[in-house]
Amino acid sequence: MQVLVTGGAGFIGANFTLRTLATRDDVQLTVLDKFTYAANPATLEPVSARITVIRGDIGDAALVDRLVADSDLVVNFAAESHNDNSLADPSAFVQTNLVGTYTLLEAVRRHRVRLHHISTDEVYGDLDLDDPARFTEETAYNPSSPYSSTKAGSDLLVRAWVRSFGVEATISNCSNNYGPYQHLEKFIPRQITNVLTGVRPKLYGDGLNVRDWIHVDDHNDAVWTIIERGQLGETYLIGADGEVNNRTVVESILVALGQPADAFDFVTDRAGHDRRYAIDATRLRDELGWTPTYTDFASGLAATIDWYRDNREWWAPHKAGVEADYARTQQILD
Ligand code: NAD
Ligand code: TDX
Repeated sequence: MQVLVTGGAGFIGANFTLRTLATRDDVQLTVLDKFTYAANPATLEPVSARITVIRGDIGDAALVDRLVADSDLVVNFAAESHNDNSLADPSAFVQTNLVGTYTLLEAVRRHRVRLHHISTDEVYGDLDLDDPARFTEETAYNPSSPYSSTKAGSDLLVRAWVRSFGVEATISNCSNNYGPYQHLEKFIPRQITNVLTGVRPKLYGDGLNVRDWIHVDDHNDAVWTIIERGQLGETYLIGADGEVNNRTVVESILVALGQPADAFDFVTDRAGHDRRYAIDATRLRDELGWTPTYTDFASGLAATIDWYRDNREWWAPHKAGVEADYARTQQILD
């Protein structure tokens, strides 16, 4: 099977590529990636002889048409993915998440190629901390940020192309991922590498916002499950019952690295900051038989801390630049 992995040099797409190479011998992988600031070429370098890597944009219709024509399956991880960036400048989010997805859809429509579209639980908006509800496939879309609204729009484009043009596609909406090769701008890698470089972790607002953490390998196993056993045209939520508030995550990182649990700073809150995400993945578990491997967030986090401690050369050259960008917009609160 010839698989086109768009965004395959980013965090989740690269983990998908590496895991697929390690677990399957029946697939040939082509990665199409624009190599924005979010891609680290070092991630795929060790497997470069086993895959084809194309540097290009999912919004480039001619390039996408040529690559899709030669594929049996497209898995679309390509996106602008960081909420904070989307608040500073939404334009790339509209271009890549909406126009890019549209461009892929037109190509898979023309060539009758199966598409799996990767999306996020953020399309559903947020929940109150004391709300017993969790997101399901029936929850109404209610995105808060430029990032999540462009992801919501991309999902709706996929649904429309399924219904109107008979495109063979599935969608998955996953909760917050953690694991190796995640960009330093994201919460968990930022705080681990802060502590490893002697910088105090930074918590937005009151630190009580809740995210539903899932290990990236569990996400990618679920993606393969949906590709192989999912019903065409359907949406599946992916989550591993990993709700934890941000303050608890920071305290765990500090303690694991031998620091006092309160050695962090509060900084200015994110505008429109979603309070809580929570996924009910019953459909994926019951209908498709998927279960997560990392059921204990504490041990998955410990393994991730070990990875960043053991792979400094992957992230160290980028650390100062990421923190300098944050320092321009965030103030430490008393
Ligand atoms: P990432 O930012 O680490 O990687 C995105 C990749 O897409 C990068 O390699 C980047 O170079 C590439 N890219 C960006 N614009 C492109 C374009 N126009 N053409 C081709 N390539 C382009 O993001 P990630 O965390 O790996 O997220 C991957 C996907 O998973 C995204 O669609 C995101 O919305 C979704 N998602 C992420 C999470 C999470 O917790 N990180 C959770 C749920 C869903
Ligand atoms: O320094 C920080 N301090 C902090 O308190 C950063 C970077 C984040 N936070 C908070 C904000 C969120 O409540 O931590 C939480 C997680 O933040 P992010 O890593 O920016 O993730 P989030 O905004 O929740 O979105 C992520 O999960 C869903 C991904 O970036 C999205 O791509 C995905 O769709």
